[in-house]
Amino acid sequence: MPPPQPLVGIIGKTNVGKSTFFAAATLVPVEVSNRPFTTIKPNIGVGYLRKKCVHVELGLPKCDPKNSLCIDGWRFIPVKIMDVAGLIPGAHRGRGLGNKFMDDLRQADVLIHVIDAAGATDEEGRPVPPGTYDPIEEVERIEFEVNEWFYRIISRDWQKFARHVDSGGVDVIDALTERLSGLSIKKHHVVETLRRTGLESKKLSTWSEEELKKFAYTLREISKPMIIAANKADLPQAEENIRRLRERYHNRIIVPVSAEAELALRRAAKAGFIKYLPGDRDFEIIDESRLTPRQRKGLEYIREHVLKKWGSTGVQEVLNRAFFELLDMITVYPVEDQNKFTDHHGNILPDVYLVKRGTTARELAYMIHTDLGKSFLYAINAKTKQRVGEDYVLKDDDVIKIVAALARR
Ligand SMILES: Nc1nc2c(ncn2[C@@H]2O[C@H](COP(=O)(O)OP(=O)(O)O)[C@@H](O)[C@H]2O)c(=O)[nH]1
Ligand SMILES: [Mg+2]
Repeated sequence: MPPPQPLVGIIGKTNVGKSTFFAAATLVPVEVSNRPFTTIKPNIGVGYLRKKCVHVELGLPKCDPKNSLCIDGWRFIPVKIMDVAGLIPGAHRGRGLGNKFMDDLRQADVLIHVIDAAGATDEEGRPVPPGTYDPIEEVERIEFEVNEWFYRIISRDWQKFARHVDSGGVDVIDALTERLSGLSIKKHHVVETLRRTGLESKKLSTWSEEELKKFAYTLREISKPMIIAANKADLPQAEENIRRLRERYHNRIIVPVSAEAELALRRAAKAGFIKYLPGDRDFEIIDESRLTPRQRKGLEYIREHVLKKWGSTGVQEVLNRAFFELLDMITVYPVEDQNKFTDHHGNILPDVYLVKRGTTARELAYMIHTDLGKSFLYAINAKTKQRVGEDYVLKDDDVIKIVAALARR
């Protein structure tokens, strides 16, 4: 079974630009035939990671993407994105849309925390003059809400659960994983959390309140890591705030973003006014005469105050770094013909898989098809034509042919 499409949750307080970010990230600015995935639900859509397509590296004139898109030599890899209800202080106790928020979040694999870097909204999300509110507080408040929510879920009936596990006959890691599976938590998350908190060998029923909280907070960090999208970076007040945020959270990924600029650019590109791909450092006006003076001015503003200043609008960078840095994922291209780089229909590099770094050739085989995994013989690295074994650890942008006894025809 191909790996399930990962889900990104967009979180943050009200009026910071979550829905604008969502609209921008899920708008495909070019006409493409057979788009693999479109809108799923009103608040769930498909966004794309952007990466150089391997067909370019291989010197091929083109490819035939099936599970993704390839535009001008760039592969766009789909991921699901969810616009989560706005968070307010006390949400973990059900305040505001708290419960809806928390329900939405369960399935997320990674979170984008959109903050108002211009400080133009107060803690309840009410508009205030830019520069009024300190976004540093926002980071802490929202993370606290999410962490506390985790803690509440985990601590529910904890003693009863702990005594049951401690009484023997059950594997601690399996029991914890099963208990938390509703939060889309996997075994490796639990293992890593126990290791990092030093609670591996401590009987569950002897964990103190503090230890349980630490476990919950750490598990949240590991299973739903957060990247910070410092939005409204087009406003002048954002600059100083972003500098301060980076100083304060030097070990966190903080990306300056203008969701509004990205949305405007994608719309202009879709309408054929400009040439622009998500993540580009600049755009090109296709036909000056089709633009109204107002549109021209808007585009110039974006060029000066966003693109030249920050290097891009940040929307694509947030998505890319969430997966390639925070989740440490890589891309691999399974093929059936290692010489032509095709599937059995002759499509060149049809699929790209997003997998965790450390994934082996055999694990990839299982993702493609259970039969391929079960009867795996060896794999061929199509770039080098070398044979590799089941334990071969995949490298970024590997092109791999799996050879198995029960190969599909
Ligand atoms: N200056 C600026 N305003 C933005 C940006 N993104 C969103 N906004 C504005 O912020 C307000 C709230 O946006 P919205 O997406 O509805 O926020 P949400 O409540 O977090 O979903 C709207 O007036 C947007 O136009 C941005 O990048 N820059
Ligand atoms: Mg919204």
